[in-house]
Amino acid sequence: MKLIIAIVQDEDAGRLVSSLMNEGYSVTKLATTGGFLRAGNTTLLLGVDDDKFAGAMAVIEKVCKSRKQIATSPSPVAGATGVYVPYPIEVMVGGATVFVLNVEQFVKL
Ligand code: 2BA
Repeated sequence: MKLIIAIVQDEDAGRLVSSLMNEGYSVTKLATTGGFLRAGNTTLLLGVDDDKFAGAMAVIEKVCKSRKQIATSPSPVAGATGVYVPYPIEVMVGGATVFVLNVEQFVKL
């Protein structure tokens, strides 16, 4: 069994949970925040049997889209004023950041 930890954009999360549930996967959805953008994203936990792992990854890949987002970054110190001026930078976020772990034990009590 594997544990899939998938960090996805909020815009994709609802459709991804529905698609996974329709295909018979159990999912836990967590509201999370990205450290870089300091914006909300969604982390899904899926425990899947080895023979269903590829299917789950295929659903994640199909549903999750890459998008450009604007982040605000501080500029180097501006001249003699010593003031940091925020400026917008564009980053490409997603489709999904996925961690896969081997599950040692799965117990429901
Ligand atoms: P954030 O940390 O908010 O990052 C959003 C996007 O900003 C990233 O998209 C990446 O394109 C960019 N980014 C992140 N750190 C950067 C940096 N130091 N310099 C320049 N650009 C940077 P993704 O790579 O698709 O990541 C989306 C979200 O997935 C992240 O949101 C974070 O919540 C999570 N994530 C990504 N890699 C991770 C990792 N190694 N460990 C834990 N969480 C991760």
